[in-house]
Amino acid sequence: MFKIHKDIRRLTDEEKKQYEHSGYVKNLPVFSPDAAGDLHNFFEQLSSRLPKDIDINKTNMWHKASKKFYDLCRTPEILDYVEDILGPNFVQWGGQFFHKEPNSGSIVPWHQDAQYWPLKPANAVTVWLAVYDTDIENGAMKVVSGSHKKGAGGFSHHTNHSKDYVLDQEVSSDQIEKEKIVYMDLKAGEISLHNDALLHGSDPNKSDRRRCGITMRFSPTNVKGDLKEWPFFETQLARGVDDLKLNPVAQEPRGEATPLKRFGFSRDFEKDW
Ligand SMILES: O=C(O)CCC(=O)C(=O)O
Repeated sequence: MFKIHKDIRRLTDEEKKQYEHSGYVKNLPVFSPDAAGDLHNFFEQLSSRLPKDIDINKTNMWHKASKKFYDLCRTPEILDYVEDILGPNFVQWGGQFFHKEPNSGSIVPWHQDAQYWPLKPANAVTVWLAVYDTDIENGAMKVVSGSHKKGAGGFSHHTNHSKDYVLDQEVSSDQIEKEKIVYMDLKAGEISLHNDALLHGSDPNKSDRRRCGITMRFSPTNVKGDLKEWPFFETQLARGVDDLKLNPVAQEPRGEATPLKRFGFSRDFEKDW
């Protein structure tokens, strides 16, 4: 889709071990530095389709709505890295943007993804693709290395509806081992991978630069979503085969629809393709 990085590769054994022990890996090359402009245009094109009063951080399901977004998530070099963690058969079930305008106060509170996701077994990998260079000043994602070892439900979350918060489930700061915090500084076109039990969040953007990541959520085909809690849970095969067929399937988008809400079914987007 966009020009691939000249140093493209697979996960090294060290990185696989790091993912297991620390719950993340970062600075994996995917797109060439020359493709940064294409990534910016991609974000600007898709985000400009939203009405002004809709916060892109509160829209989800881009992988079900937009063929361009879906195709980006099918970049073979991204799926190769995910396969190195999850094995040959896996599905995608989530895709969204985490965006912070320059000097914006938006905050992602400390949380474990698995707290939000009624999925069993909890074994999802998130790809976080940097659209712009991201670092501590512009609100890079931060993680607590090794915190995934406590497992899903290993930290107590409380609800916080603060207006600057992008998500509403928060782990209090006294549960955070501060000396284990690592920032996911990435160049545009690089990705990080994180485990669904890893504690993570992000601070406001204190720079004059934009900050945006595209997240793609993948699980092995043995995942089962609880449809009572998450009726819209649908999967799209990303690689291999799905012999288990445990979940409703979302069709591949045939055109460009725009998700205006956090959640939706793939059929909701059909009329705009
Ligand atoms: O981009 C961020 O700041 C947070 C992303 C996040 O919470 C996630 O990918 O699960």
